[in-house]
Amino acid sequence: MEVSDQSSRPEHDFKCQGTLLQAIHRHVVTTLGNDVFPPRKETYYKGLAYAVRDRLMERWVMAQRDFYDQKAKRVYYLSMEYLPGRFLMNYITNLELEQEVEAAIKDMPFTLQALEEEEWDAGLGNGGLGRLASCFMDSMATLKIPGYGYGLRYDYGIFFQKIVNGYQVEKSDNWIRNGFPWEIKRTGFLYDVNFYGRSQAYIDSVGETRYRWVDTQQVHAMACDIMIPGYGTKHVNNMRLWESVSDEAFSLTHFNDGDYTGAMQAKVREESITKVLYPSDEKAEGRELRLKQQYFMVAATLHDIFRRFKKKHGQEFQKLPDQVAIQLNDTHPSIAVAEFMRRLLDEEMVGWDQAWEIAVKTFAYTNHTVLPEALETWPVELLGRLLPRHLEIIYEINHRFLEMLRQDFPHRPDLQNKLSIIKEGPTRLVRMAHLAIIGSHAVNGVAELHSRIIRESLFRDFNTIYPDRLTNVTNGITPRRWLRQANPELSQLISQAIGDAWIADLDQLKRLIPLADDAAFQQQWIAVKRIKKQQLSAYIQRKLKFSPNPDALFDVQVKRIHEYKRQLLTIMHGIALYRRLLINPQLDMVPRTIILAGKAAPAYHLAKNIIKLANAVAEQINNNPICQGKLSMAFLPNYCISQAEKVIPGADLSEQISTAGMEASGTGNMKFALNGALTIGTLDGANVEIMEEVGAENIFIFGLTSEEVEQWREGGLYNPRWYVERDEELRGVLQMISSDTFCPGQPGLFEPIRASLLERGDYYMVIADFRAYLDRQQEVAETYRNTGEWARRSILNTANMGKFSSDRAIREYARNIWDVEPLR
Ligand code: 26W
Repeated sequence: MEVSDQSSRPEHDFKCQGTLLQAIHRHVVTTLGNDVFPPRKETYYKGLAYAVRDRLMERWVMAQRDFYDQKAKRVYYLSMEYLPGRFLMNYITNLELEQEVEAAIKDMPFTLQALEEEEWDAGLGNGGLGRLASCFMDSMATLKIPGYGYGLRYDYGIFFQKIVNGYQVEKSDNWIRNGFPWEIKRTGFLYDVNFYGRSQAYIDSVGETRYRWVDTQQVHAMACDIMIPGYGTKHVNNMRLWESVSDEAFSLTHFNDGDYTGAMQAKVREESITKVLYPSDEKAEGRELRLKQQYFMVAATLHDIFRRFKKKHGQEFQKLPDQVAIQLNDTHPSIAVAEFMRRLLDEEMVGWDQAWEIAVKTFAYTNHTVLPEALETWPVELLGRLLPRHLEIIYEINHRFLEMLRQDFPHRPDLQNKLSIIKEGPTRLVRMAHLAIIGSHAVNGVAELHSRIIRESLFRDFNTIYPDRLTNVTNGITPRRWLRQANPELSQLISQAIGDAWIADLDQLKRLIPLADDAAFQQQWIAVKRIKKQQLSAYIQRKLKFSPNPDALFDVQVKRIHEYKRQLLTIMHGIALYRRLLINPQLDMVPRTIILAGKAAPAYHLAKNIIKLANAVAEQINNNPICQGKLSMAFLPNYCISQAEKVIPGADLSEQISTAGMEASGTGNMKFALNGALTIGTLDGANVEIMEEVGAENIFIFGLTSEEVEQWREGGLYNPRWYVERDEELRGVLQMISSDTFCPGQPGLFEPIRASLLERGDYYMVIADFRAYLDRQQEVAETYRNTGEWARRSILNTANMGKFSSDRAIREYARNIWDVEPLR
């Protein structure tokens, strides 16, 4: 949506007419070409979607006018991933249309909930980083910050996970198969994006050497817009996802030569750029197509940013940092630093020094991981072939940077190799994090502990040379989706008690603290949790054909499957409980249901082996009569946003048990605690800050600290066998994994897991934390027996989650990094 000059803007009345029901009927007939009778769920979902969208569209047009009129500084959030989940209830919630919708469909043979289930999740991301981007979109709109989300419109999102015979099987996620009513495609609005070719030097009219990028191949980027409404405001932001398309002009030469197939192949090649999301998280993908995706997103986005800037400010590029902030969501879009320079240098004819100053003031970079395998590098050869002019610019940035180091840090010649953007070796590599740090005025980690690790270890030398650049912004989550929408029952109870201001001001939840000791309120609190557990149990029944007893302790770990997240510990605890029952079938234990879900990267074999183990253990436990009423276990297939909305409100216990120092922040931890789950966790990521907020007595902390992990690894002090020799139960559990207990007839199936723990040094220190974890779990169970005490702690957890609102996080970015203010 672009607005033309205000002075020539005529008055229009584009208000939606009639009732919502009339609008639904109109769309069913005129947009969808269906009859309103007999009412069909799918058509009514879409009719409702279009009717809701119409109402939002009005506000959106007004918001865009506001932006234009106010000349406000804009924030551009660049992310290769978003995980918005479903939109219908988000729009209805934020437009406060619930009652109107209920009234409109009251005579229909289906509920609003049933219509909601018709929508397919937009799974355009892998995990935490993508969901964080979507929570930030919600908060920027709610805070009336003129923010734009930019990304890619993948035809296929994160794969659909099936569990077949206990194994993960990936199916393609054709999420737009039935259409996607929330986007507006700008079909007439295409940008060219260039690849390959070469850089050509020439002398310009004033005798300066300049460069142009020639002999390129072009593809086209089409804008697909999605509206992002704020809560409690009429403000609506925009998210723009680029799709690669071809047009006739592109294929014309082939057609002219009569080469029809060649032309079609070219079209297919071109369209494949945004075909599919890369499904690996925390592991850099070295493939050319991935770099193409990154540059495609960046080039189209910067084109848009520059066009919008120039429309208002012409060639006054020195004003750019006062008008534009660009946030890089990890290094994935960090080629933007070079593209931004190329635009200023080669297209706008700005000199190097001025261009560089503008770039650094404009960019900021968020780091989301310390795992070495996740830090992106690109072979110089590949980058130079795909983006020759950008490689030249990166060389020049690096040259000037190394020169600065020589001048300013003459006693530190070691910094040259350590900090160079180019990593020397048999294959020379471009280190994208170095480019992002050097090209940004602010670099942030996503929790206090993570930011400290960045400053003191991962980017330690950068912290020496740029002492004020590395900072922290602790992550947050949007209370609109993760409490109000996912848990209307608890929302209502909270609002009855303290009013509903918490929805836009989460610190208000503190007013629940005095109620934590109120027996009557505890009873109501417990009753709501029971409803959510019943609903979750019914969901598990639909998916897995067994329904856990809602009176059991629901012990939940849901997230991507990764060794460092240590799903293995949860499974080993399940095995230990099972083994205790095998030894003593009369054992009096607190009934427990262990719930796991998560996707493994398709090429991550050990993670897939862990999924198989979880399913195998679950099958044995659930089919053994001695476990009846005491222990059950579920692995839910296809974890995604809409599933998280069902699982998290039904949890009693939240498992956040990564090896200390390895989980940058975690955001699931916040969602669970907000919904009244107690946490069992390590001192890692944002768990540390959750503990500070809720009090150490209201969280179950265990295990090694990040300092201990580091010392033990560096000193080579850790030997898992030492623990195995001293712990009979641990030996028993390991023995059950290595034998064919869980894989009858297939001995050795879980050998990779055993070997990783005992032969390959147990890098993630599962064995080291096993006993402390089991002891803490015992304490969890004992606490759970005391219903009142559990309820008290649960209320205190929710009450102290104010800090973890993404509104707070966005305010910090706005103030400390972007220097923007909300619109008037
Ligand atoms: C290049 C391959 C790749 C893809 C994605 C590498 C790394 C990623 C992401 C950075 C992985 C990710 O989602 N990280 C998570 O980010 C969350 C939001 O900040 C944090 O809460 C999680 O701790 C972190 O694992």
